[in-house]
Amino acid sequence: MGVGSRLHAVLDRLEPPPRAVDWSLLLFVSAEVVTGLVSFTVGVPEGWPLFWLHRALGLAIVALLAWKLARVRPRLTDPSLWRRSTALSILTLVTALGALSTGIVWVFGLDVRISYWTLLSVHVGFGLALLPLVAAHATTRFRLPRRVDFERRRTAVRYTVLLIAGTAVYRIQGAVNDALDTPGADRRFTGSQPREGTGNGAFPITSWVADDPDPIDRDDYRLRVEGLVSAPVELTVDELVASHEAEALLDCTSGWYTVQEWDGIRVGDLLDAVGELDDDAAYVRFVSVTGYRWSLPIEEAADALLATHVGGERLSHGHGAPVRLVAPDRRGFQWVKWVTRVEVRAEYDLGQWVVTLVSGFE
Ligand SMILES: Nc1nc2c(c(=O)[nH]1)N[C@H]1C(S)=C(S)[C@@H](COP(=O)(O)O)O[C@H]1N2
Ligand SMILES: [Mo]
Repeated sequence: MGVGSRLHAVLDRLEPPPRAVDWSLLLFVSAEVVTGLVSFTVGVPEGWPLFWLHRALGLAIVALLAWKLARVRPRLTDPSLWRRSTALSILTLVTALGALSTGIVWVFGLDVRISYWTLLSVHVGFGLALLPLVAAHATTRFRLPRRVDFERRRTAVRYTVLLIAGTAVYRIQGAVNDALDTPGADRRFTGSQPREGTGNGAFPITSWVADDPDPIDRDDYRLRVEGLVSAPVELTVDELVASHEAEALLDCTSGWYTVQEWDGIRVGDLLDAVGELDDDAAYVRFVSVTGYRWSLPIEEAADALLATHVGGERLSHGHGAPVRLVAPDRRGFQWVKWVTRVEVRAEYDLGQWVVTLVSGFE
């Protein structure tokens, strides 16, 4: 037997019953959306298993989709079998292929830009659109899963093999990247690609969604430090004297990272200058002139930086002048730009998740 036919035989043995394939696709796509979104909040290397799971599940979906397509092909190619729901099926298929292909091309390091969207952002868009489509598609030929479709041992074996195969393929892909030295070879564990160089010009200006404020007038600017402190202060630009320097890595969820030298004020030093902290003080919230905001637990915040300079240059407007948050080990969207307020608070700020998505919209 040749390699091809042997592979075919293995795949046939692994193929779950039709109903199991369909329900697994819904389940795996849901898991992809969850792992993908949660991965946006992970910036420390210990979080790597989440990224691997996302990749292994994605490759398992390739296999599930291949089985499914082989089974339903006549329904798509034979016009006499077309029904109203066929359009939805095709839209779902195209979206799934979009999500898979952008994910696969991305790991090879290709970045086809669509205006300022990276291919990774396009991947996220396809992924988010796919879940409701798969769910709607599932209702068009709704069949409850049956016990026999998920016979326990066989199912467990099949999915274990699928995920291991997915992980192996991802491993091999890494070796191919290294051998061919594709741009994907320098990816971080988050999938982000490097942007080299120092200073303002070395990395993109990025807004999470719609933030795009006018440049801040340096004479009018004030930084308020307030909240659960005994002596709130208001600082002018001239009072923001950079006294601390730190190398930190900015990793944007749109798929790039950069290592820069940042100069500014250690947040811990800033808090030392506002008197006593209340006993309830637990978080420090950084608020942008646009309303965009993020909070850090107070111990972590103490080591964060309010940066005025990057790579020895004064921050440009696009990068958050006059002051932006530098939060090591956090993803880029948490590095608030154009900070005008630092608030010491008692409570976790749940609203920040919404505000970062909607700030900048009128
Ligand atoms: N006020 C504000 N701060 C923000 C953003 C934003 O949209 N508004 N975008 C964040 C995102 S998604 C990233 S990746 C970094 C990008 O920083 P840069 O534009 O200096 O590269 O800023 C973060 N800070
Ligand atoms: Mo970002």
